[in-house]
Amino acid sequence: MPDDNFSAMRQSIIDGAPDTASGLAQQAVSAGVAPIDAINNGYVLGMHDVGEQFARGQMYLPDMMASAEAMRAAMAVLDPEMKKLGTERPMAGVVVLGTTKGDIHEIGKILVGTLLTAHGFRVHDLGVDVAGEKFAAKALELHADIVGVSALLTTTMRNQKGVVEAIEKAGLRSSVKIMVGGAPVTRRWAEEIGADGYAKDAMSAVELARQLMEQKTPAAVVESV
Ligand code: B1M
Repeated sequence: MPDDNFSAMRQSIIDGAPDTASGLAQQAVSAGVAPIDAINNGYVLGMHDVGEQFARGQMYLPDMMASAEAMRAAMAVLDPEMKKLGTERPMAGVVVLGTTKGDIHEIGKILVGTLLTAHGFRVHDLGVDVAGEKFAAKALELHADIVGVSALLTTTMRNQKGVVEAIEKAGLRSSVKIMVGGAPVTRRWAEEIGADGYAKDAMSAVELARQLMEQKTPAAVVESV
């Protein structure tokens, strides 16, 4: 796909233009572009621009919301295309996924869930603003292999620790691996809170989940970059 199209995707996010974002995604699918390339080389770059402009005070909350809406419109087209791949693979493991309590950022978490699904994992997405006890209850119900916790705010990443504690309290720590991620999260933080692994982006999250499935015994923190 020409760079111009990726630039247009990026710009559609900055402009907060859902129709344009979704139209370009449809064009990309028709042209045989890998959905993950459209996401990484187009839309996500737009999201980064928006974040930077917001931090500099050049964009405001309603603009950021419009950009998120545009991102969701693109994902609505690209998501099913990526998930199709998962149905052709053997089941790789059961993952309970969510964003921590107090945090409503969902785009990165959805992307992680989509790529895990595309690679054969059965993903149960609890959504956003999820308390530790809810992660633990769903992990127990589904006999989950992995619990994945996303956090986008420095103020809510500490709630990832609450999830680790809730899993321990439910007596699931030996059977469930815990992976964490999100923009402010680091490998060091994962170690500090007793998680089993940290991934910096959605593709690394798939690799990490595979590694954790291979381990399935208590181990040191794994990092996939
Ligand atoms: Co918010 N926001 N936001 N926001 N927002 C950030 C995160 C911020 C960095 C912007 C900035 O100031 N530059 C800043 C956080 C600062 C901080 O704490 N360090 C911020 C702020 C301050 C806020 C509010 C407090 C603003 C306010 O109200 N004044 C507020 C908080 C609301 C709340 O949660 N309680 C808020 C609100 C919002 C919107 C609702 C408007 C909207 C979210 C809409 C939605 O998700 N439905 C929004 C958005 C869109 C952003 C930015 C611009 C983009 C986030 C995004 O979707 N990125 C963001 C700036 C930025 O990140 N550059 C910002 C694209 C996505 C694909 O990337 O989410 O990083 P990301 O996910 C990646 C990796 O992190 C990783 O893989 C993903 C894919 O590669 N990953 C995992 C994520 N989860 C993972 C889990 C894993 C593994 C990897 O394992 C389980």
